[in-house]
Amino acid sequence: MTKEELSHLKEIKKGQDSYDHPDFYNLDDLFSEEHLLVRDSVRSYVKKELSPIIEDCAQRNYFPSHIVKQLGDVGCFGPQIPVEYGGGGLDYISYGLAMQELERCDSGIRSTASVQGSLVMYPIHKFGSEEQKRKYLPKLGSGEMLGCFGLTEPDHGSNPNGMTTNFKEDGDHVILNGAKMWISNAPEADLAVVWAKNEEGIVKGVIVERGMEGFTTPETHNKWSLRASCTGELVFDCVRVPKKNILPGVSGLKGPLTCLNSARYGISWGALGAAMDCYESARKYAAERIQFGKPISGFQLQQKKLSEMLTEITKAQLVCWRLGNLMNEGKATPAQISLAKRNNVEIAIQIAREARQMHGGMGITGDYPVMRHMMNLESVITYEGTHDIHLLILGMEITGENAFI
Ligand code: TGC
Ligand code: FAD
Repeated sequence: MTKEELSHLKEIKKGQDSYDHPDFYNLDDLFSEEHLLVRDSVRSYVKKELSPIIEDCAQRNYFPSHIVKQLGDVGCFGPQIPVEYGGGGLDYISYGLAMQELERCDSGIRSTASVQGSLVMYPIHKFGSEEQKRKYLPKLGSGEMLGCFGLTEPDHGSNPNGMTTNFKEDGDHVILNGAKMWISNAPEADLAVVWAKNEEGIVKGVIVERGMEGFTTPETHNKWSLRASCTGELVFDCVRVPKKNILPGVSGLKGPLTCLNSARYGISWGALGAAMDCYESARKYAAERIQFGKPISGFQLQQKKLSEMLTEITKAQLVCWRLGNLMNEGKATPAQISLAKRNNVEIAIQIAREARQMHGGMGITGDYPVMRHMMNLESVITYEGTHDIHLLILGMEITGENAFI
């Protein structure tokens, strides 16, 4: 899509997004002024720059790469990272609210931001050397650079510990071989945080930059989901990476899994955003759509759907709010995060399906966001740990028994 086409779309669809969020339990009263400011500024940005173009981008399977800089400007990259390293210096509730507003628009847009903030900036900040932090974080925070996170491999998804991507020492360099699959942002990324095993079989994080010889990022085609986000592979064919690009602060699988805690937390809020958008769309449609001589919102069956949606949204909002506070206090456990990610994505996908039905035939078109959200959420329920993997994490927490193997 050309820049001219995008700005034309923006012009004709300007001001058409009247979204406001449901707040049945007055949760806004629990947020600070700063939280509300962050939420409202991301919301205004979405209405102005993203809502007018998102449907067309998804229909055309087009990643609007010009928004990377904008997302940096509006503070969506690493809001929870300290300001001195290019982040926003905000707390985890602000981070969650930003993800909620982005995914209210589209899960793919939230993906771009949560990969950048939680899976690229976060590991560099937490496990990187001072030199790595100074070199990469400000440019990632501002959107001057885009990053991606390579954990999943063609043969190792839910079980990343089986990874075969590896590196061997060669003087002041390492030689990296292997491949990663299903990597968000990969085709457009300037750098990748890659998890690979050293010669002792220990997982380490390695920063691989675009342009390093033997490193390619082929795009993944034919997706029916996250069509406004780009996904690809990371292929390493004897890539010589300077040793100084290895993250010194962590060894073992807990490195990537620690990053996932932050990203999964953001998804809990994000999925809630998608659910709220579907609910709002269904509520408005039901009030306007006349059948049998009255608005369909007057029929009990439609009211049941709306009531159940609002109930689940309200419960999910409370989960997010409480988990956000636990994150701020450094007390949130991986199992608590799994519960939130699993529950909120599940309720969002159910709400998207019900909302799709409430729109009748119109629900399958791009005139309403519900089918796009529904299809996006099929990825969200799979990545960052599938629905069943999070159930097993909870199962192990409850029983002490490992049912993965
Ligand atoms: P296990 O033996 O349980 O653990 C290995 C080490 O890791 C520690 N650990 C954690 N540390 C921090 N946070 C967590 N959540 C942790 N979970 C485990 C653990 O304590 C241990 O440490 P240590 O010091 O004893 O070595 O590992 P396992 O091999 O049995 O696997 C456990 C399992 C299955 C739960 C884990 O591998 C898993 O979560 N699998 C799902 C994989 C996954 O989520 N992949 C996501 C890829 S990234 C992605 O999808 C991005 S999409 C982004 C977007 O577009 O938004
Ligand atoms: P598998 O692990 O093969 O699972 C297949 C099925 O088996 C699932 O239903 C699963 O729940 C089930 N299963 C697996 N093990 C067990 C078990 N022990 N017990 C019971 N059931 C089990 N990864 C990255 O590293 N970086 C990214 O940026 C990234 N972005 C992504 C973007 C998209 C659009 C998608 C779709 C995926 C992305 N992923 C990314 C990969 C994602 O994390 C994996 O798809 C996910 O972890 C599942 O792995 P898999 O697809 O190999 O499925």
